[in-house]
Amino acid sequence: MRSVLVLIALALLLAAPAGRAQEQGSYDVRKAFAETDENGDGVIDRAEFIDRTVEVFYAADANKDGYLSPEEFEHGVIVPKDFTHADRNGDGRVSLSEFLWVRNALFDEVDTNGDGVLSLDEVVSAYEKKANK
Ligand SMILES: [Ca+2]
Ligand SMILES: [Ca+2]
Ligand SMILES: [Ca+2]
Repeated sequence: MRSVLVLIALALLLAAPAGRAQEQGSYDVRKAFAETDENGDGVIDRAEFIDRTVEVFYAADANKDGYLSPEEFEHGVIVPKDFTHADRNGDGRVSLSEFLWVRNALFDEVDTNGDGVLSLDEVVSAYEKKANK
């Protein structure tokens, strides 16, 4: 019974930043973009991206130990990198600083015109590229 409740709580948590819809193959990238664009200026700057990254990390960290296990990583996170890539020190779990590192690299990858901010177009095409892989 208890574990069922935990699962439900987890599902609710993950629904916010990343998870649930992704598993159904219908992740709403525009909605996620709007949520990440905190000041509503239509682009995501690095500070907003980092804020979101921290949020996603803690939402994905289901057992609240401060690290993401491979399972937590897969369920809570939208990154085009696999777990072993993120686990830089190879201890079998991803810390917040490892996660930030991956997401920083992702930011640069998605910012295809190099203007230091992410437009909706950049995010959508990065997402579609990933989805079509
Ligand atoms: Ca913004
Ligand atoms: Ca690690
Ligand atoms: Ca850009």
